[in-house]
Amino acid sequence: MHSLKRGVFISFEGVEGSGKTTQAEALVEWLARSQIPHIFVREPGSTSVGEAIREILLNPVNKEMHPKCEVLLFLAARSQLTYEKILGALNQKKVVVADRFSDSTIAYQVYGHDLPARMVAILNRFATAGIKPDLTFLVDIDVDTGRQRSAGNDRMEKRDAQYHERVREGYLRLARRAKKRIKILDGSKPVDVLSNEVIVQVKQFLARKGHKP
Ligand code: Z5A
Repeated sequence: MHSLKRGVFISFEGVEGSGKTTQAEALVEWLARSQIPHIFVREPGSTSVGEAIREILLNPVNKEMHPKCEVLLFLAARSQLTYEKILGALNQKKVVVADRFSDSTIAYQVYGHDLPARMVAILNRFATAGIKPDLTFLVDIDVDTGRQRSAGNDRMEKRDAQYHERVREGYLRLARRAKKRIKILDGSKPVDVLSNEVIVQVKQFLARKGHKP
C-alpha cells in the first residue's frame, strides 16, 4: 500500500460527450492497481442528497427552472459532497478523483448562462470551504462530436448548440487563466492514448508532491 504525504484532489472537466467520465474511470482503475488510496465522486451526485438534487437538475420535466435556481442546486449538491466525502478523504491523505467540480459551474452557469462571475465565485467558496482541485484535466472536444457521442436526453443536454459552444469557450478561457492546474487533453484521440497521457501526468504530479511509488 502506498501512502501520500497529503490528500490530492484531481478533477475531470469537459462538455457533454467529451469522454471525461471514461478518463476519470481509467485513472481510478490505475489508482486501484497501484494500491493508492482514493475515492471517486461525480457531480452532481455521489451522496444521497446530491443524487436527489441531480434528478431534479437533469429531469427534462423541469424546463421552467431559472438559472439562479439551477446554480444554487449545483452548489447545494457540491456542498453536501464536500462536507460528507471530499474533506474527510483529503484529511485521510487519499486521492480524490472528481467527475466535474467548480469549473463546471463557471463554464455552464457563468459562461453558458451569463450569471455574474463574482457572485458565483463567492457562493462556490461558501459551499466548498474554499477547496479547489490541485490538478484538472479538461477533455476538449468540438461540440458536435461530443453531442453525437452523448445520449442528449437530459434537461442540460437538450440546450442548443450555441449554449454548449459558450461552455466550451468558457472552459478554454479558464484553462488559459490557470495553465498550471488545468491540463487540456485532445478528446478526439483514442481512449487508450488519452488514459496513458493522464496516467503519465498524474504520476509526475504525485512524484512532485513527494509520493514514492
Ligand atoms: N453541470 C452544470 O451545468 N454545472 C455544474 O456545476 C455541474 C454540472 C457540476 C451533468 O453532468 C450535467 O450537469 C452536465 C453539466 C451540468 N450537462 N451537460 N450537458 P454529467 O457529467 O453527468 O453529464 P455529461 O457531461 O453530459 O456526461 P456525458 O455525456 O456522460 O459525457 P462524458 O462524461 O464527457 O463522456 P463519457 O461518458 O466518458 O463518454 C461518452 C461516450 O463517448 C461513451 O459512449 C464513450 O464510450 C465514448 N467515448 C469516450 N471517450 C472517447 C474517445 N476518446 N473516443 C471515442 N469515443 C469516446
